[in-house]
This record gives sequence, structure tokens and C-alpha cells, in this order.
Amino acid sequence: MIDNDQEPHVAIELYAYSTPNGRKISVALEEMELPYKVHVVDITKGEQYDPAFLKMNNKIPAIVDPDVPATRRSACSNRGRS
Ligand SMILES: N[C@@H](CCC(=O)N[C@@H](CS)C(=O)NCC(=O)O)C(=O)O
Repeated sequence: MIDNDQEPHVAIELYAYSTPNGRKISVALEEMELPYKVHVVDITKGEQYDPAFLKMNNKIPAIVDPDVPATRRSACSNRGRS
């Protein structure tokens, strides 16, 4: 059933791989019941160095929340770019 009184949530984009660090964000998003879309970044193939990914961060996990203006975004990986 659609609840028209609630603002639709735009899905958070989660960039991750199947490592403990990579999984912890999806655990948190599930706990908070926030919608999210997973993009696999295969760090065993060096995909974390893909220029498109490097614009966000150089490690997984990273998230992009479309509700946050690009100028106020920061990566969740603490050694990444802010
Ligand atoms: N402090 C960060 C660590 C992130 C991290 O080390 N990610 C690893 C995978 S678990 C990674 O992206 N490694 C690829 C690389 O260092 O090139 C966190 O807890 O999320």
C-alpha cells in the first residue's frame, strides 16, 4: 500500500564489496530501514581505482545520499576523500 502522507525516500547509493567493512554499512542501512541500491566495487580487481569511483573515494564502503547536496557529501570510509 502507498502512504501518500510520507515523502518518498530516494535510495542511497552504496558502493561496497563483500568484506566485513563492506558489509557493515548495509547492516546499518537495513537496521535504519533506509532504501539503498548496491553497486559492487570488486577490490580484488582494482575497481576502487576506477576514475569514476575515485571521484567519490578510494576505498569501500562509500555511500552517496542523493538527498545531501554534493558540496556537503563525504565518504564513510575514514581514509577516503571528503
Ligand atoms: N576505515 C574504513 C576502512 C575501509 C577499508 O579499508 N576498505 C578496504 C576493504 S575492507 C578497501 O577498500 N581496500 C582497498 C584498498 O585499500 O585499495 C572503514 O572502516 O570503512
